[in-house]
Amino acid sequence: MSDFPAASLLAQAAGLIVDAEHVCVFSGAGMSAESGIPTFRDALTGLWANHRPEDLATPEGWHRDPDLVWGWYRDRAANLRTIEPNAGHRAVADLSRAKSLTGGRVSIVTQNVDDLHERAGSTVDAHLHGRILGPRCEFCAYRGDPDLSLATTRPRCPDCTGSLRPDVVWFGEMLPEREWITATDAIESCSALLIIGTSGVVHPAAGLPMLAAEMGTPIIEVNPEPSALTPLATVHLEATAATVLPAII
Ligand code: BV8
Ligand code: ZN
Repeated sequence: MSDFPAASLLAQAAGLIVDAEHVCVFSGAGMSAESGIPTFRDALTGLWANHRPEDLATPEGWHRDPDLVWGWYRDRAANLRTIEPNAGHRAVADLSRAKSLTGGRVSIVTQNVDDLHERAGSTVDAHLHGRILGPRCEFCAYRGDPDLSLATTRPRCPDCTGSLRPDVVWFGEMLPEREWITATDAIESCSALLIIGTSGVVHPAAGLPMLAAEMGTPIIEVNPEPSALTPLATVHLEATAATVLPAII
């Protein structure tokens, strides 16, 4: 990881954000890394080191061993209770407040299933891959409250006695249509796109920044490493979210 970005790059990024009436934030696991949530690829540390994401974050994995998969999500939900939003989340919330004072706005499209943007004071427009807090019923429209995600044994639906599952999008599952439409609208209508902490490998979400690039929208990327989206960036700040976002916002 390089040292802190040059002042000229920071100034360029800040200028693009100031000039944009509508900033869309597109965040991935790197947004929450400094809060202590392992990014998806190293999410399988410790207890889950001997499982593959494909065995846990897929419908096949769920049908094969629902108690194992429920336990993985329960542990992730419990971990979420022990951590806080980081300075990056707070900087994004500050940006939303600042923009609304000047007649502008900030949209947030996140691939993350945690609630740290919300707990930092932001409103999230689209959770593309669902949310880890609050399970849903496999058979009816029932959605449980966040505490239910911490149940040690898989709870049954109080409305239809069906099986409750994590309200996330697994590999091989469609993204929720409302989230997808909201995200597409935000990315197509924004005047600057701020990409924070995503490797850009999980589709179709990773294809969204291309819509902004095709429209000539300025793109700022915050990521200590290059990503699949770096070629689209007007400016790439090679630094972490919690260090550079407060500096530019
Ligand atoms: C679908 C919820 C089809 C669950 C998640 C081959 C080619 C292309 C696509 C595919 C393919 N084979 C299969 C597919 C499709 C597949 C896919 O994209 N696979 C990938 C792995 C190749 N996609 C799907 O299955 C999607 N559905 O395609 O449906 C369909 C069509 C019709 C009908 C039916 C079905 C569904 C994908 C959603 C999966 N669910 N999450 C859970 O959380 O358990 S995805 C999960 O992984 C996360 O939500 C997140 O979105 C993703 C990880 O991506 P990132 O967020 O980018 O995180 P990552 O760890 O990768 O990177 C972190 C980045 O942060 C790094 O760049 C790092 O440098 C940076 N960073 C680190 N620290 C910091 C930092 N940045 C800033 N600050 C820091 N401190
Ligand atoms: Zn039900």
